[in-house]
Amino acid sequence: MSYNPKEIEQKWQKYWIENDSFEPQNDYRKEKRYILSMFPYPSGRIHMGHVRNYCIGDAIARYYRKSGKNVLHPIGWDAFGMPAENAAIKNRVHPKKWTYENIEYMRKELDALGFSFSKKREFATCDELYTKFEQAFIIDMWEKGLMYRKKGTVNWCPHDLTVLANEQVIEGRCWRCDTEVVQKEMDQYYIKITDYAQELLDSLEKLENGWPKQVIAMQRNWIGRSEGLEFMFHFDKESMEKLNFKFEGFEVFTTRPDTIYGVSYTALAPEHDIVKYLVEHSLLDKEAVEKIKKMQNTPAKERAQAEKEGLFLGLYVTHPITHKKIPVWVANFVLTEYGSGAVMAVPAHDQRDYEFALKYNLPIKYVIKPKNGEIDTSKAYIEPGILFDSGEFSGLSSEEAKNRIIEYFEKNSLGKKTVNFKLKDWGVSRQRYWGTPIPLIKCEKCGIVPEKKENLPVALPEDVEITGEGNPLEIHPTWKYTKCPKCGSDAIRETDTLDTFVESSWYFLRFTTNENDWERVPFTKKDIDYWMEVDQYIGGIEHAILHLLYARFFTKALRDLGYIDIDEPFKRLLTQGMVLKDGAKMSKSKGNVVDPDSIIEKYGADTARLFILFAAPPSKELEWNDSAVEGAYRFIKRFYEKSSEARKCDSLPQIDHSSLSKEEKEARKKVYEALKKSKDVYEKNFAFNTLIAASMEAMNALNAQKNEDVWTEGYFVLLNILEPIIPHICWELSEELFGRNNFKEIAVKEEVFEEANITLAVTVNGKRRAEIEVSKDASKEDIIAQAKETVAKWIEGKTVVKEIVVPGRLVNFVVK
Ligand code: ANZ
Ligand code: ZN
Repeated sequence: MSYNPKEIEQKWQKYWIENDSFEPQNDYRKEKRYILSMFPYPSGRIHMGHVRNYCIGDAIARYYRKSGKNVLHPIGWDAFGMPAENAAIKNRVHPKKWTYENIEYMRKELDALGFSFSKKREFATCDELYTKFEQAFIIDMWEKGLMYRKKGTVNWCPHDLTVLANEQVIEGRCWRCDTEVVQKEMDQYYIKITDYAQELLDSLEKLENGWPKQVIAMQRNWIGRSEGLEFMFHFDKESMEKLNFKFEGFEVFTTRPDTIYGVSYTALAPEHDIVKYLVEHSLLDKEAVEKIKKMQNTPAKERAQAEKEGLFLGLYVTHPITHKKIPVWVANFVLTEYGSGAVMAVPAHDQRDYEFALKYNLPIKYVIKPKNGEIDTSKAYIEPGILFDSGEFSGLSSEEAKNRIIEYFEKNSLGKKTVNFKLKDWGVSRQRYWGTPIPLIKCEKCGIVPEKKENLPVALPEDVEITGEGNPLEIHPTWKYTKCPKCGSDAIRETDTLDTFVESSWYFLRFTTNENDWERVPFTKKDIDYWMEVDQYIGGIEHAILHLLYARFFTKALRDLGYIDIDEPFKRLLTQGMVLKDGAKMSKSKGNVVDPDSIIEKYGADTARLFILFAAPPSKELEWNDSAVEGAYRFIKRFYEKSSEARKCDSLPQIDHSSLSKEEKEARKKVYEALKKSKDVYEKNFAFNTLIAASMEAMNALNAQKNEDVWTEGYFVLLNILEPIIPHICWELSEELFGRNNFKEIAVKEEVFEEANITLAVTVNGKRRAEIEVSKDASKEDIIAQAKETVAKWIEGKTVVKEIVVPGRLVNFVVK
């Protein structure tokens, strides 16, 4: 027998497709498992990261299918997005053509790996049918006020007259023409994810059993709940005059009301209304305006890391308790989108405030000291402690003072306790072509009006040329001109498209519904009730925050829109580690990519699968190793060749375990040890590497004996264990030995773990002299006789007064 992977793999891949082997069943009385690996972006070719992701998911799906569960294991394509437009600009190929061609190609690559995806439920998110339902959800959200429009900042290239995605801004410049990018305010659409901030936080608790701790922590931080005090600083009289009485003051948010006596200045974000007013009304000198513009043009993320910058605005407010006069500054570290875009600065107890105060020579006033010890005045003291120089609150601990000061503010109507979230509303509009069009229409009379649902989808026009200048939908000669759905007058379609994270926020729901219903509905409640939640979701850690948060939010929003009844989409989550080569992430830019196709070509898909799952536990990084690939191939080859030691049969041989030799018993034990392990591995810890190691040990143990029955049973069990990992070879050998598709749950034979012999210690006058191995049902006389022999030299010439047998433990001779 010689192992020919190509022949075997093609045979079974064809068989699986022809027999719809992996389609979910419609019998909803059966227990289900929904196993989902994150769907790929059709970039052109699959890479090892994909291979790893789908090998893990496929192993789990095949395991459950084999155990008799109704399994949904679908795949689709996250098909909208920028690379298609970039390709269009570069190679003059239409994004649609580029995308669907990539899908064709990559589907073949995935097929060649033998993944057990449902073939019938595959779709691409750029399919018009998918667009149609997504647009319906967006209309519902708009009508419910869950989506709104407001000004937001975008990266703008003044040369190409286009909005740039963050990835297209390279060191502050346009990726195409190298012009300096500016921040421009434009109307944008936002989805109110912040309405769900508290629920998104609270329900993380439910996920604690099934999600990695790290991911939960990242989500928690991203949502970023803080409790504190919100209050207003009032301007003094001169400042009010200066501002033409347009502003009385401004709100600030602090998590440290206990430091209120240490406030030495206040600071506004460069985008704050008061700052804008000063600029617009020429109340600042030219230099100041320049500086503020520069701050505004630096993206928030960069600003947070940059050196502290700011300037005094010539305004003063009064301290709410001490009534002292406090200067108002503008500062680059104050973010416009958090709290109220203004802070009370306490340099003695906040590091950012401290750095700023040092630079601009502002007073630093300590008001908190450690419980024991002195303050180090060379830096900010940011820990809680005991208040001093704080009026009636002096002597209190920070914790107590926070409550008492909030109480004071509330009682005197100066401010109130508030909760703030770092989470911001989700900006979903993109000024690009290759995305889902936002189904809204701008009418001069009626404002923004949703397209009628019966007219959906609002499809993309195909006759566009993508040059990288402007927005193709905006400059298309006819597409945007339409009639208002409400009053019928001439109106303009929204030319923005949706962020592609919208598509990936509900694709897992779509899969639950039979493809025959796809034309009619996005999905049905009945299907969702049965299939959701996803029992096991598998994907890269890079999606720990955005995708997973948006998908969780969308699920809750669709629930509140009446579409579904579930709260959370993913019961269990596995984040796979990266694939490395020579210690670095495999990536095109590093030039260290191993092409999956070349591995399949050389060794076959089973080798690729075995190597990937053997080389490291799924959540750890995986270092590529050519000789380990070789090793995986050799194992499979031997596994194939050695199958000739087993015999064809319909039912398993009956084996009398007690009559076997030591080697034969050992072989059976190793085989069933691996089987025992497999349940834990496939259902709980996914340590496929240890399961493969146990299977290899079992092969070695089988090889150390010659009993055909033991070989035959061994193959039956090992084929079952390994089918999820190396399916082609297992289906081939199973057909040869036991009949086609003979995979099922097998019971562990506990008898092989029971020892036939027991070991007893032999002691003379209580002193341990030897050990004997006796059959479990040996008689007392036999045991004594055997024991006596082993300690002959210690009892020779002496009188044995007593022989004591402690069953299962020892034999003692009392001698004189
Ligand atoms: C005074 C203070 C004193 C503060 C102190 C901290 C320490 P977290 O905990 O992350 O929610 N802050 C408030 N709004 C801000 C904004 N728009 N941009 C930048 N910083 C802002 O952060 C809350 C703290 O961040 C607030 O508490 C405020 O500074 C600052 F010893 O107020 B704190
Ligand atoms: Zn109208």
